[in-house]
Amino acid sequence: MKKWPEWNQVGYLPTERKRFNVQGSEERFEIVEAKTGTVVWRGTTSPGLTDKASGEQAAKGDFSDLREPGTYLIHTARFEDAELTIADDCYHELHQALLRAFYYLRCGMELTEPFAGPWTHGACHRRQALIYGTDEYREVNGGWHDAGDYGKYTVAAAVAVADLLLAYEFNPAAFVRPLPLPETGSVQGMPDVLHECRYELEFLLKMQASDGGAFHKVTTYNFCGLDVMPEDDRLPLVLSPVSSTATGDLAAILALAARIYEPWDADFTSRCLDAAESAWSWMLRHPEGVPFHNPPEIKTGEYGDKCDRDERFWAAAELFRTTGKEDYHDALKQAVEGGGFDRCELGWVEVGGYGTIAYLFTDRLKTDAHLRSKLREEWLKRARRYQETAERDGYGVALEPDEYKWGSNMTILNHAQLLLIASIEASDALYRQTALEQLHYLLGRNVLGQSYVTGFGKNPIRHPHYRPGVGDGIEEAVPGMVSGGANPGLHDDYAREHLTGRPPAASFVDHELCYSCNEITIYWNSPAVFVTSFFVSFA
Ligand code: G3I
Ligand code: 9MR
Ligand code: ZN
Repeated sequence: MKKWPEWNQVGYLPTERKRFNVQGSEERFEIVEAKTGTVVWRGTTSPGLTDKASGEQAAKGDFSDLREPGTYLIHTARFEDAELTIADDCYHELHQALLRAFYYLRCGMELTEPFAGPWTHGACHRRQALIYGTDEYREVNGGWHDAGDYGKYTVAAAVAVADLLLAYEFNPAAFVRPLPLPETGSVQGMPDVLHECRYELEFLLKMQASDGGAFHKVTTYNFCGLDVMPEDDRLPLVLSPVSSTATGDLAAILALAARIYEPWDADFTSRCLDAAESAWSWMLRHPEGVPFHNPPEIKTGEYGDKCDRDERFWAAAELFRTTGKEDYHDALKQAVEGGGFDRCELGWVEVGGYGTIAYLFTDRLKTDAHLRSKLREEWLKRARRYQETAERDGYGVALEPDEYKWGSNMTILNHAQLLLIASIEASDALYRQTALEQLHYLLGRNVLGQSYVTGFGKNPIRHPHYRPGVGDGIEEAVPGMVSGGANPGLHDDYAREHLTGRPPAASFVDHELCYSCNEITIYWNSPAVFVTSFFVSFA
């Protein structure tokens, strides 16, 4: 049985860079028309170079100058013929599926066949939650399940919504086609991405305590069984204590949402902004911060984060961008002067990058030119670093070998997000090309020849750690869900048993028990939507 090349199994855009890999030594290759066998391209890969992250000899093939849309085969002597698509719309279906995944993660409502296809389930988690340490209960229905579990975590939710709303703001043409959703068409001209985010934002508004602080999460005390459908998870719900990272993230995302929904819904906009400013006031009243640790009785996900400087920076930046109030501008400047956080990182732990994006795209006339220039230079310096990393990597990945960890696909996509913003700031198409290479990695150009998105590619993940997918008895996975990806941390029993000794980028297995490699989450899908939105248009 011949091995396969490693290529983007979904497709390549006609005018963008097109590279694939084979393992081992230099290899002559042809691109042939799938129907006729006509050779349309001949080339030779680079010599096989040792690639530290994958442990392989990586040889790169480049057919970027083949621009004619069509269906082809990558033909070589040593490897199987790989089916190749070149088309302007090759990421359209993927983009829609990545966004539709959020509907499948909805909590508190029945998912019905017209929108969910066969992957339906009953309404779930509609009982009130006990506020930890009190005898009070609160209704927190709605929102998205976080991941393969049914918890709802404020920090994770804020980042996921930020990616989606920013994707819409940068690329509205990528969101004009209905998914559809139950809400499609309910507001003249409102795209489904805003309906979907509204579902999460209404939940997030419920996560704010009367003093403005944000509860860190609402979950059961323990994870339910892996085969339990959402509507069958009847364990008691508990709201974990308020934290300053959750509160800072809540302030930021509600201020961002107020800006986005302003043209659509004045009442919702003011609800979001009032709550954002109330959350900010709570942050001012708690300058020392309130870190989160799971109370002893609660064993679900923690999203622990000792530093809330980045959350304060993000919140001040979004509040300033939305309101123009100088108090927020002063707070943002103080955060930068105080330092102690990374202003270019994205993802759930470090949110400083979202603050920088907010400031870079605030009305220039309102910003401090020196501060803006400082943040812009930091951002472009990081883009150059990721660009150099990708050029060194055997597969074009903008991740160092020692940066593979739990959710490495998120980190790779976060780096692609930074590169795409840099391509705008610096008007440099090279960053856009390198960002696209990260999508090639995600969709199959990697040492495992794995497409990390359910339902897409010749070799997609089929068994994510995702409770409804285990419990529903349906063989086929919900399409459009992004796996966490390679993680050498051996954080679960299955990984320890099957992945010990593997190089970082090969530390992955498509198995439902391997939650530290193969879970799915809202904030692994959201950066994927952000990135694909730069490469699709339905206008
Ligand atoms: O911050 C340190 C960093 O300093 C260090 O260099 C690095 C070395 O690997 O570790 C970093 O901490 C990691 C942390 O994520 C931040 O990246 C921890 O090792 C790692 O265990 C931790 O994993 C998190 C995991 O929960 C366990 O807490 C994942 O990021 C996070 O995505 C995952 O989230 C879970 C939820 O708890 C529950 N729902 C599913 C979701 C996805 O699996
Ligand atoms: O299903 C849980 C997943 O969402 C979390 O990311 C992971 C780490 O917190 O824990 C999973 O739950 C497992 C638990 O940690 C250990 N017993 C088996 C559970 C199901 O795999
Ligand atoms: Zn639910």
